[in-house]
Amino acid sequence: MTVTKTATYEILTESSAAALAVRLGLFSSKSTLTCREIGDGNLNLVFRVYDQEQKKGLIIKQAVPYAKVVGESWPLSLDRARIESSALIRQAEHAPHLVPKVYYSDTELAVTVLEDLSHLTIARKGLIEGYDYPHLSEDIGEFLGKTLFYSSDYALDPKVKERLCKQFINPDLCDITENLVFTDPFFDNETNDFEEELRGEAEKLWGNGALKLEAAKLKKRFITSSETLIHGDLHTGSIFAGDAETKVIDPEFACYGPIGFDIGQFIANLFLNALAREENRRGPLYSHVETVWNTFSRTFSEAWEKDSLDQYKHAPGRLEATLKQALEDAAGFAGCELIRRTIGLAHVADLDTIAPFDRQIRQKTLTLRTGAALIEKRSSFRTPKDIIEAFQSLL
Ligand code: SR1
Ligand code: MG
Repeated sequence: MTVTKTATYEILTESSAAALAVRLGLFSSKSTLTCREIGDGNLNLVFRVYDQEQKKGLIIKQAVPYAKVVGESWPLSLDRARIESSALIRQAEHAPHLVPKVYYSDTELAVTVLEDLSHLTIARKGLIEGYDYPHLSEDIGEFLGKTLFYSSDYALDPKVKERLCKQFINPDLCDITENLVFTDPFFDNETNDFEEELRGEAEKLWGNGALKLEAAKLKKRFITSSETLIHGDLHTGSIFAGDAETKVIDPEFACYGPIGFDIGQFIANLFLNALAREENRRGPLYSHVETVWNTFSRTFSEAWEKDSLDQYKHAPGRLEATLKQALEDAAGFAGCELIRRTIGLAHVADLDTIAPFDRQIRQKTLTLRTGAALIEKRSSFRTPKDIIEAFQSLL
């Protein structure tokens, strides 16, 4: 993988993206290339360059200097492209089969050239269409167990950890999470976006002082607990899935944060899909919640036993306390994610495509209530079953 600096930043077009791929020697100048901008996320341009004859493709992802979902009025640092490629490279050191290959990155052009994963489907889309992806939670659990352990204080020399913390300082994108996940949805803020029919439920939430205090504590954990390098945006739209393969993409929100954050976001997005499904189709999602935790916890514990540098690694109860804190945090972060995906700025298709409209409002009301319950009850949870039961008890 090469990291270079070109002279100036310019926003790519379909033709300049294809030309870049040729210039980088990734395709021959004689190849018949097609290039389409296929980005459907909130922030970046994503080009798929495809060689018809060789049947070979690749992805060129480019950060634009603003949040695409809002427009140029929301400026955003291009540094997220560097964060993304660096995080992918670091994740690949421990879970190479679970992330796309990085072929090239350029910090000035804010470009990352990636393996084409078009044979897979974005997990959110597949889950909405009713696929259950039997390996999804085992793969994500392994990804989490390995990536969260091997970038933590338990695995690293303190100087290496300091260097990594510095490398992954990500102020613009952390600011988005601090506002959109942990703050705005808990207040009558102008960034919020929801149907008028939900106003009563949103107002109850804004008036719930005890809940807001707990949300504030979770926000503080996110800001101050530099436990490990987290993906930072591990919803089901950041995962490509297939029958036998899973790949985690888009770590541009990566930063040092609490171990439970990615776990909680993934669990919340499974619950969001469960809320969209009929009751008799929710079982596989609850199984995924249990499996992701159990696989994470087993993988993390094995790595701890094998590779922990921590002087206290065998102190009775230390690993258990670490996992307990992660479960509690994960449940609370899941609650925040449920709430923000319902009334905050960035919605999810799982909820927004529920029909008819009155069912959508009913399910969104339940999303807000289950989110609040996970936040409020999080310290009582000991197992993923406890989280699932707390969620189910309100449906
Ligand atoms: C302005 S960005 C909105 C959301 O999209 C990203 O995927 C993150 O989830 C962020 O919170
Ligand atoms: Mg993303």
